Amino acid sequence: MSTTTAVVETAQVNPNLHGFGRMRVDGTDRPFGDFRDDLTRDGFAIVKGAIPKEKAMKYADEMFSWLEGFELGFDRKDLATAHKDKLPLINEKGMCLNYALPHENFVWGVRSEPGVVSAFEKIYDDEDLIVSFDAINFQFPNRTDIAPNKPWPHQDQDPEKHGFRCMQGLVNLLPNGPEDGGLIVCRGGHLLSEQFHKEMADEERIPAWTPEWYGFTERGMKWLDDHGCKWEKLCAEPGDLLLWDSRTPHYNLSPKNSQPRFAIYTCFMPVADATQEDLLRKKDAFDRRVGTTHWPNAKHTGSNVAQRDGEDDPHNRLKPLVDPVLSERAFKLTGIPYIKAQNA
Ligand SMILES: O=C(O)CCC(=O)C(=O)O
Ligand SMILES: [Fe+2]
Repeated sequence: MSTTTAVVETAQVNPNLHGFGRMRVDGTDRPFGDFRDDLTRDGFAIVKGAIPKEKAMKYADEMFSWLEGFELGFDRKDLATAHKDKLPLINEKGMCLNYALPHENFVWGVRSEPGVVSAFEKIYDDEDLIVSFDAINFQFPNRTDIAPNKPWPHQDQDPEKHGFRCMQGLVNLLPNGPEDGGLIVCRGGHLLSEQFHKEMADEERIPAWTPEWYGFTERGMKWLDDHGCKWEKLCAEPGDLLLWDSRTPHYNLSPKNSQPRFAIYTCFMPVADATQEDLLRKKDAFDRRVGTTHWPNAKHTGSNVAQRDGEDDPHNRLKPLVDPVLSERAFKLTGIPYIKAQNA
């Protein structure tokens, strides 16, 4: 798959791209000389040490403490305690969405780390960005209460909307080797996305709760395979930022050995791509300390009411344990300063 293919596709599809796409539209078809070349060619990239390793380990420590802080019996020193009765609600894919977790101070700390923000500033060639209030990922090996999750290959982008639209990211916070679960990506699949959806338009749809999601069926997986796409497990150290184009097919897997997998999703987009209505909805989500999906424009907002077996979890909370103290830079990422006075 050549870079030229990427140039043609992005240029034809969306002439209003920022940064990483716009360079191509302007005809300056030269390599960036950094991770943006990997993104263009492969649809994913790793920014090593976006957060210094020591600091990333401290964030991981805070994540363990947050889990232990529910006082349900989870203990980082005994991973046999990674059981649903001893943990807050975490789904089989490792996502924890409630309890105001997307707004805990340490989560905002990760999102606003300079090495994370600057990667996205480079991608979009824009400093006026907003960030998602996304879930946090805690995956444990050898769980006896839930089965390891099966591959759930998908794209986080509406199959009817082609071209590059959003860059997803996650900060990896624990050592993550080949057997330690985590992100699996389909190399180059972003460039075939439009062709895929044209040729596979009549394929049955796996139910999706948002239009910005597409699940690959067995036939879809065969199509990717027939077109030479290979799946790859990304390995990373604490503090590495994993980036992938929303069109890149991907999924995560549970760890297999003894090492948990912790990640904080950090997805950014230019505020120029959000409407005033989006920003007002995003402000409301911030004020209520609820989450969003990966999409920073907050098309869907979450809730802090986790339910177990149809009952509200008695451990629900509406505010973070440590409410975020935002720097000026971080506050801009909420989108709130971009709300025009007449709308506020
Ligand atoms: O945890 C991961 O590595 C990926 C998660 C993901 O693809 C998603 O939440 O849509
Ligand atoms: Fe995804």
